[in-house]
Amino acid sequence: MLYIQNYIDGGLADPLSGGWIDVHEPATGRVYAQAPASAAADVDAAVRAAQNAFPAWRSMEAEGRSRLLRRVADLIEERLEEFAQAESRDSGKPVWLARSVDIPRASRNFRFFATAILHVSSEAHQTDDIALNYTLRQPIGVAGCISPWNLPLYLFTWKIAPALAAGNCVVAKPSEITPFTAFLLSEVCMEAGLPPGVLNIVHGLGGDVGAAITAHPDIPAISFTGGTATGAAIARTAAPMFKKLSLELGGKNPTLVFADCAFEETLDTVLRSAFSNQGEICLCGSRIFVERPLYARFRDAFVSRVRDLAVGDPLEDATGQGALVSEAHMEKVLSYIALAREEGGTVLCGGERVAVEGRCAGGWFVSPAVIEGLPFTCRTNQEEIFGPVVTLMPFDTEEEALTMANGTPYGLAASVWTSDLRRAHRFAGALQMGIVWVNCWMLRDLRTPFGGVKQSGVGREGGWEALRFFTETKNVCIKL
Ligand code: TXE
Repeated sequence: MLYIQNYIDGGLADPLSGGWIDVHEPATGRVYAQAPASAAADVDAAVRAAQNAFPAWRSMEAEGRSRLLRRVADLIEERLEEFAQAESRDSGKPVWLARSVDIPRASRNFRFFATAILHVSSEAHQTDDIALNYTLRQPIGVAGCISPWNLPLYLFTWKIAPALAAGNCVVAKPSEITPFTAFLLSEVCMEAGLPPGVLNIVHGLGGDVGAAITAHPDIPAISFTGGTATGAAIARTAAPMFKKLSLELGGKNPTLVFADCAFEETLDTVLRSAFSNQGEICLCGSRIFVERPLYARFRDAFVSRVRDLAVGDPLEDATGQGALVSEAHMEKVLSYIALAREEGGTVLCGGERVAVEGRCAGGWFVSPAVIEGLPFTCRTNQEEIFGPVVTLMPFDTEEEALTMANGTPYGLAASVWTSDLRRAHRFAGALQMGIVWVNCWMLRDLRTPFGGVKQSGVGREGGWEALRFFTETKNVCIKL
């Protein structure tokens, strides 16, 4: 049995409570590891370590922090296969996906912000001949970073890297459902020579460790990615404490396919945007709107491609869909497929639990589902399912498409497929989203602002946005 440990003050430690949490392998349904059931006392120890490390870390030259973070990136790359196998085992995603997306991106997150801090500049404002103002951006102190189970190391490092690069120390919590690669990251940080206390990783349940981080009086900034309901709970605690808050929450993202799109390219990418990572990405396009003249052709071609997605062992290269991350999440997804039927939808393919032969016999697999015949206002089309389930809806006019696309409580990401440039600009401006992709999906430039509106969150990550979140801005005015 693998025992995962906390990483506090530069060393590995068991939880002070002595309690442990079962960690399951989604592909088999079996417990394969134990993670610390940490609590407030472990978080307090981590905060003390971070506070002790902060003065030296913040005053280190940017080049010094940059070198250490680039070393972390190098070591992740050196151990790519080990990290990919761990990520796949923990989350149920195909190992080829972890190897090609999750782990390389985690390394890139460190490398991107390690170099970004070498190019940071700020502003000055001269008040006639009277005064000179200059803007300082100083590290906040101890940052709290809380991340989810769908892209475990990818999203964990997306917060930790800018926080550390900006000169903060960090108390971070990965999801208790997928703790393995965060544990491997601890080993990498020790090997890279990250000073003790600069990064602290505390494993445990959200209501224990996540809540303790959120409420800790010596953690003035919280960066969270996860469910909208949890984001609201965190905001209720953090707001009256006047903490800085970055919330990356759920999505119910529209894909808009116009009759003049490049058909084959659109089909390929919309398939990927619908079912990548078993549909367990906040950016997945779960509502697909198709202009009526193209609807039947697109639907038939799309369903045929979905039926070809192999559901199976995440270790097999031929696997298109791995296991869902937990039994509870599988049941949640299956319940939404039942709801879709109750609401009058027609399930064109998939939507059933799949019994995979061999070692994965007890795994949590669901065949990818395509559903048509539902109004855009029903629960199936309004609530985040976060699994391999998409709906198809035809539209006749741009106004109708825009109303339906904007017609949910979420506003994270949309993709628009058309050859009409003017229409693309019109929709980019009118869609109530934080991200709009035109003739592409998940094409990411880490310099760009990342985040959503409405119930998809508050604030932006990425590029200078992330470095500004993890610093406090001060205006200095000097009389000339
Ligand atoms: O998120 P949670 P989960 C959505 C998706 C999914 C739902 C729940 O719909 O089904 O959220 O997923 C910690 N105070 N997304 O369970 O519960 C928790 O331990 C502080 C979208 O992963 O929000 C974990 O580390 N922390 C999302 C992290 O918060 C708390 C990706 C996320 O857990 C806490 C994942 C609390 N009270 C899920 N309760 C996206 N936007 O990508 C839990 N946590």
